[in-house]
Amino acid sequence: MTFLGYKGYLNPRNQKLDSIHAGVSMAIREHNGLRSVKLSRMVYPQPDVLTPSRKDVLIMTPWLAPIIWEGTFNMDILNEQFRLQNATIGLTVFSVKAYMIFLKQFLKSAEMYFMVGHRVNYYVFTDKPEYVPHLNVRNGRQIIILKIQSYARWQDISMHRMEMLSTFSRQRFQREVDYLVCADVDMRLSDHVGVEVLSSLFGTLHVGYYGLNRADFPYERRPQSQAHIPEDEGDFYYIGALFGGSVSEVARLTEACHRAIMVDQANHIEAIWHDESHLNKYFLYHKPSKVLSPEYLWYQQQMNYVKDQNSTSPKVIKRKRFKVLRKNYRLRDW
Ligand code: UD2
Repeated sequence: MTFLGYKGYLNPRNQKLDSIHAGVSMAIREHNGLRSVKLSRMVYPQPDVLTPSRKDVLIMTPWLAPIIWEGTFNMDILNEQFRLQNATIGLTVFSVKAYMIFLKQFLKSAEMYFMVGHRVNYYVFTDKPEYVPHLNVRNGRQIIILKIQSYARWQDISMHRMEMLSTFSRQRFQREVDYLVCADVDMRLSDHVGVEVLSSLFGTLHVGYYGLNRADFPYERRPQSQAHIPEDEGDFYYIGALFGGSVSEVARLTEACHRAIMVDQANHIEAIWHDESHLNKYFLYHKPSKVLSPEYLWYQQQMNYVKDQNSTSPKVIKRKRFKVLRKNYRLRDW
């Protein structure tokens, strides 16, 4: 397998082929002007076609997108694949008004658990750049502060994230990173979140609704809204707090959601769960290529919606990666 062919296939930006050098795992040799690559040996348990990795949960959607649960992937193989791509990952987070209090813990936990061993740009959108904490980050990682305006209503702050993400994706992220992970700030990582989540477009199952029927999802039900989903449609209920993909797909998603929010505004209607409602509508018609299980965004308080609520943490949840923090809702109106 040639290096250039492999790289060209995997890299979402599909560029800079000549500037990529060998990582720790491979050696490039020039011979008569031709490049050959020696990939390092990897030894790992053989996948067994007759033995499913998990029997207790759905691990593939009907449109053949993997659902990412602990036990379904080998981290070493994935790390190697993404190192070959030389991928840079952007983690976007909004810290506007009083939500600045969550930022330090969010970033510190991300330094411990997010995409360890890969290049990361943290993009912090805030109205108060001077309050962004000074943190030392590991080699190959940087914090980039982007000043944005604030809005009086927390709903508008939440929804305008779609506009900002779409604008910055086209203006900046496209040049700087391969993938974007877009997260709420009022959470912290308590376990690894790595390249296993990355694909052209991914969403996360909402912990509060993953066991329910589609008719019970809190989709927007009013036909007047652009986010409307009728009761006989819908795959999953996705959480607004964690989604992502390649920069171009995130640009497309956020632009579509922002446009839909603007149409609703002109029609004097606001979707029931704001940006999250529009995200769910988008994913219904643009199926994600990976779906993260609720282990990626855990929220104890919302467990009472789930069918298997007998235990505080159902058996299917083996890891809790992002945890939503309890918050004082008065923060929003600060
Ligand atoms: C839910 C979703 C959230 C979004 C929202 C829309 C969860 C865990 N999250 O969150 O992703 O879809 O519903 O209704 O279910 N923000 C600020 N300053 C503010 C207000 C918001 O920076 O004053 C940012 C911040 O990054 C925050 C995010 O917007 O994490 C979402 O706002 P939220 O966390 O208050 O919304 P919540 O918990 O209802």
